[in-house]
Amino acid sequence: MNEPSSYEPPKVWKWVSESGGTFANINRPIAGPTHDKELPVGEHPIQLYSLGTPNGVKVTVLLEELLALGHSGAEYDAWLIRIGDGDQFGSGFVSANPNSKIPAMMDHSTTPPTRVFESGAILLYLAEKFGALMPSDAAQRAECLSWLFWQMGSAPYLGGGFGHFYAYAPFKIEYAIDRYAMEVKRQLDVLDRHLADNQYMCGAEYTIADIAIWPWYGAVVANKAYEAAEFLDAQSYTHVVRWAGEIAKREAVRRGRMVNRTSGPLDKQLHERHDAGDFDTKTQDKVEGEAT
Ligand SMILES: N[C@@H](CCC(=O)N[C@@H](CS)C(=O)NCC(=O)O)C(=O)O
Repeated sequence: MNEPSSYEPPKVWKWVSESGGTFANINRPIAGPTHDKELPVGEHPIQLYSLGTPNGVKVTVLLEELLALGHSGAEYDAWLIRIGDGDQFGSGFVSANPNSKIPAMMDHSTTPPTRVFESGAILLYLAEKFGALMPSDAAQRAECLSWLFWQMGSAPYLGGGFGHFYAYAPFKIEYAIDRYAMEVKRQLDVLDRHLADNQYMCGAEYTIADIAIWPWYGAVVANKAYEAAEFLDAQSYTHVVRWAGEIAKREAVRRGRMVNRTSGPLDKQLHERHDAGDFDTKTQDKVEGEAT
């Protein structure tokens, strides 16, 4: 174990300086808007305000899956919220999500429009609205919801815990990395044991539980999260690797991953999506090619 710190917490914590590390500029101990800014509204019923992070990708994958199934009411405008620039603290965004985190969604097919925030709530809302990608049988539905909520409770240990201390903290703290690596490996083992006997999270049917879990845990085993696959010995979770690979091959997943993505290959970045044709004409390689 490396050296313990000499830090003694004061009686009352005060926000005196930036904490350091990646994201220090957007971390705040208070909620609410920092500036006035209305959200744009496009022509489709569903308006998504998001970014292509694992939590954002859950929703764009589901919307693309719904469209692939023929649910035309799932047509959507996806607007880019740049969290590094503080867009999540604009007044319009805070009205859509008082928690100031992507993804947030407005459904304009209802009067007044319905706001939905928290990726799990958005997945459930859309699955219920379109009667798709969630089992109708009561026991199967309970299983699907159990895994959906498992993801919501577990991923913060992976992202906010392990990912933060392994990749983003300003210095490495062995105690913190040990604590969260242990928990993430336990979670991977939970998934691995379950997927040994099940093709998908809820059995033979691909559901919103898979759509919720894949962007986080699929990314770990594909070494697309924190470059930690080797450290976590991710390849040893062979059933998770098999499941993640199958999901990655789906056309709707390939499309959903591109929406609101601002890093990686330019031809895989579709900063905003307002029409299905945008995948062919508005990826960043084409946008930047036109600008030069
Ligand atoms: N539990 C939330 C988590 C959302 C979340 O953490 N979003 C991050 C990006 S992945 C965010 O918007 N961070 C901006 C911030 O914390 O200011 C959900 O699943 O929707």
